[in-house]
Amino acid sequence: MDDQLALPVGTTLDRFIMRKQEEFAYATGELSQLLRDIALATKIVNREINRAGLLGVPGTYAHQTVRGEEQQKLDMIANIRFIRALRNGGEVCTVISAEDKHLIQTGNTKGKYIVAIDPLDGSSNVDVNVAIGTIFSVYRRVSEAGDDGTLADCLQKGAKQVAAGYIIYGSSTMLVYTTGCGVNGFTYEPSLGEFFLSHPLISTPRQGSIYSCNEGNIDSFPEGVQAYVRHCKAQRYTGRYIGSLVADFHRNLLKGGVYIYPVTSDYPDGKLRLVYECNALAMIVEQAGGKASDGSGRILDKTPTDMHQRTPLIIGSRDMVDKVQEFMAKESANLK
Ligand code: AMP
Ligand code: P6P
Repeated sequence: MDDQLALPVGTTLDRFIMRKQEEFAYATGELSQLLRDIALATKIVNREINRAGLLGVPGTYAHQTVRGEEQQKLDMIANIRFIRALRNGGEVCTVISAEDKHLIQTGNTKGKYIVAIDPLDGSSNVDVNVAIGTIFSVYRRVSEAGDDGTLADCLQKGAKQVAAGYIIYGSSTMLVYTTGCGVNGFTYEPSLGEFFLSHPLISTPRQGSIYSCNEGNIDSFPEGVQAYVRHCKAQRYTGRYIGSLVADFHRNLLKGGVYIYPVTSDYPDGKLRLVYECNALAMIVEQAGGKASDGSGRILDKTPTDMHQRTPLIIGSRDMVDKVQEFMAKESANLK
């Protein structure tokens, strides 16, 4: 951690990655290259997003994704870009993507890493110029190198992540990631084509006054969550809900707050995806001093049974997540 303090704001992402690698004498450079591959794809996707309105790209395709939503053209472009970058980099044997029903084998059978990715979360916001994001997780494969990755490689619990990060394409484009030694944010300077360290060692406030949930669904929220929302109003907290997970998460990470997507009548298992949305954000928030729960347990302790499985998510400031769980526990005690 001391080494992180030695890296000043303005350090380039490349230099930061190399300095971190130096802390691991046995490192071969594969993870460093993987992180650079993600950064490269990010720069290309960022350009596509910024030009989308001009190129008429945002229109939607007719066919459905695994999520049963219309696949935005940009979703597809982003998916292709990230998978191509990871395939060409050589370090990743298998990718799990929000945009593909099945595992994507890259052909890098000697690659020792697995990547789970949501290439463009919240992409339905593209048409109205609202911030959207990419979310990614990196795991070490558990199967022997020399063949394609296996389902067991891809259904590891979030606590096994080697690295996790997100990109927010907002008023500026930022890459925020962790490898288990703190969370650092890098801001993209398009004129130079470089990411620069802008938010070293991000720490999220233990308590905040922002709550994020879709109150349009409140009547179908569990009673404990409804009670917590009433508590927030009594405390005169601020309701902020962009409808773009990465944007809501990023604001709450920096300012303090809690994001809640509980089970609802439309989503009895929750809406968000464990493997390529929640696990990465859960690792990041814990590294920043916050918490991530599904209402009854730690997100990072959940062992996935399906690549696209959904989970309820309560994530953000430690004391606020605890409070939501307190209200939910009271509810279940009353129901007994
Ligand atoms: P490698 O042999 O390059 O895949 O690295 C082996 C392990 O060292 C990785 O799985 C990480 O735990 C750690 N490591 C290597 N490079 C880095 C880096 N740039 N940043 C953080 N951790 C790293
Ligand atoms: P709702 C976007 O589709 C997403 O997966 C997240 O980015 C966002 O927080 C959530 O769903 C919004 O869902 O049901 O409130 O529109």
